[in-house]
Amino acid sequence: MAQMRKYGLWIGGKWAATASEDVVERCSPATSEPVARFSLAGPAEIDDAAASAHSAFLKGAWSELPGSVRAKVLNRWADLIADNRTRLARIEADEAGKVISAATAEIEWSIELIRYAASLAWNLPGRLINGEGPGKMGLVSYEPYAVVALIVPWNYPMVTLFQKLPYALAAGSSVVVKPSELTAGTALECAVLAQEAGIPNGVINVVPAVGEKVGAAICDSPFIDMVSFTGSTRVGRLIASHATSKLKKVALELGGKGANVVFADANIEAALDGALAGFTINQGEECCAAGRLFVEAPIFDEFIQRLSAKAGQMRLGTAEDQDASIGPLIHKQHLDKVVAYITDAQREGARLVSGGRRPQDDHLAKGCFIEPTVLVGVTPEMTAFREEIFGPVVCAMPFSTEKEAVELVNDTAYGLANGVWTNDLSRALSFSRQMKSGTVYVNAYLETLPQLPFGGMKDSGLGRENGPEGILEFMQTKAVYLKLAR
Ligand code: TXE
Repeated sequence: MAQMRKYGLWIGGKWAATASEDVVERCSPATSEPVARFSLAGPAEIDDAAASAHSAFLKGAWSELPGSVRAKVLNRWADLIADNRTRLARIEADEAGKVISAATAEIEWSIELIRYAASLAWNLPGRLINGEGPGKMGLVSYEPYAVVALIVPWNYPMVTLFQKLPYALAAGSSVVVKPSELTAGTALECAVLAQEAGIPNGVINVVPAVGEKVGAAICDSPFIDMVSFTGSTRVGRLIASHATSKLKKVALELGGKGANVVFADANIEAALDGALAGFTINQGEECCAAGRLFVEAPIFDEFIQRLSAKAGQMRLGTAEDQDASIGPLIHKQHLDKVVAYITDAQREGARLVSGGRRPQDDHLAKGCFIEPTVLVGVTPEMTAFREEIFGPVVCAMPFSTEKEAVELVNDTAYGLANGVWTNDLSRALSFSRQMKSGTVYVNAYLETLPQLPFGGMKDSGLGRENGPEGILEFMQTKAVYLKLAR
């Protein structure tokens, strides 16, 4: 049985209580056992956290350090997170319902992101412009937003946070982090490690809360200059309209409805693995998930048969099961929603090829597990084709021409990530240009590099994380015009 952990709020470098004494007890979605108890912030504690961040920024003990010094402290923090990787992975696995290999991969990637962001702190950009004649000059420099609110969800509690936090810190900002009330453990633990690494008190404040209760307080706070949000498109729109009405900068990383396109000339073994990962990684609770699969008609039947066989061999399991590759969904309500997508699709005419059931084994029956599910006979009008399912479900369709494949891929309101599988380089590049998404994978899916910017087109969001863009997102541009005395 997992050990129950109890957390307060982390404000100004110490634990704080909530005035309302509001708490949530988080039960593991794999076993239903309690794993954590979180104190929850209300609007008053959001104000305290924002004031703490603002005062830390003004003191300058972080914001005015040379970027190279911030980089060293960030690297020390990455070392401490690495030293604690086993403990953090277990917390992540317990709270978010991940298999241990997935939770560990999340911690490792977060460490990489901190180190990469630290390298950007050494290299803050700027430019010099020679005006007409010798007496005129222009300088362009970048300054951090003073206080940034980071609102993050439950599907990747670490990675969604670390695609933002180290970049904001590298820029020199102070932050108010609002993790999901279901999965706040790792954000709080990492804030404590940040203090140990030497990040001054008040620069990182972590306030677990129910989003609906504190969203307005975040968007209204006079101390918060920017809101960076990862979550559903519905809530992203709410935050965007509220925060921009207060003239705050907004960055949004929202949902998706990705697709994999497989041509007959592709390396089929690799395409099968990529297609499988595309809809089962993190049990499909993945904003870049490829929940749609378009396969060239002559190879469709065999591809689907082999994909279904592979999906059927995946091992469902809890964090205790080192060999499991697919964990439970986040909670019962979400499981019911995913099951409804599968049954509704069949009612609308789709055919279930494999999966779709809840495992009945004793040790899994209490958890929110669902088998990886392959549906065929799907049409673009069906809800399962159009909406983000956020579970291990793929809707597969054959296609005959490149034009038809591109139209199918782009027939969605979302634009986060898509993949193409082919050994024809010209076709791969042409597809990359035509697919309307912020990320395109070629002969791969869900693999990336910290240097590559990440974010969405269309309803998938605004702004970019990671890459050099990742730090500039948290900075404002300043122009200085100089007339030289002569
Ligand atoms: O997300 P929410 P939910 C999608 C996915 C999923 C669906 C619903 O399809 O099934 O969204 O998930 C905070 N003001 N994604 O309901 O509500 C909330 O506390 C301020 C895709 O859990 O958007 C949490 O911290 N904050 C996505 C965060 O927003 C508010 C990841 C996300 O929760 C708020 C998650 C408000 N009014 C879900 N309401 C992705 N891009 O990967 C909620 N929150």
